[in-house]
Amino acid sequence: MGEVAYIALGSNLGDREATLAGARAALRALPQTRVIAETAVEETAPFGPPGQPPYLNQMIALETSLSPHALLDALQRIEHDAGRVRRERWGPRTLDLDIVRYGDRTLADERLTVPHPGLATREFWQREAAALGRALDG
Ligand code: A4P
Ligand code: MG
Repeated sequence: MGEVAYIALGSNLGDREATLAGARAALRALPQTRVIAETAVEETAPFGPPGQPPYLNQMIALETSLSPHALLDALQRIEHDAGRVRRERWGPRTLDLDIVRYGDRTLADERLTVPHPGLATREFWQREAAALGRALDG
């Protein structure tokens, strides 16, 4: 069908478990898209501005024929529906959805950088991406 995209989910405000469950349901409902693997949800220490609560993070592999930008549009709608209010960069959020990888593509424009630059430094993303790779190979 389409290409395999890795989506990072993060939440550190409100009912984090319920927010991630809602995000998973919204991802499963996307057109031209199938969820093909999920990591466990893990709690991680926050990076960014000090004093924010810990995050719940998870990574999900999708097979999709949405274009990278159409997928970003869809993720931003899901974030918006989850009541996300954008304030400071790297600050607390009810739901953050990032495209970590989209197939083997490399993209960089004003809206979208893929692979996500955070992949180089976030140990939990590297661990989660590796877990998805194992799930998809096995
Ligand atoms: N954008 C560019 N590339 C992408 C991509 N690959 N995926 C643009 C998604 N969006 C991408 O994002 C700002 C703009 O990035 C978007 O409009 C999109 O066009 P944003 O989500 O509004 O801003 P942000 O999230 O505050 O900034 P940024 O740099 O994306 O931050 P991150 O990387 O999302 O970091 N600590 C822990 N433990 N766990 C976390 O998950 N997350 C953050 C947020 C901070 N600390 C954390 C965690
Ligand atoms: Mg983000």
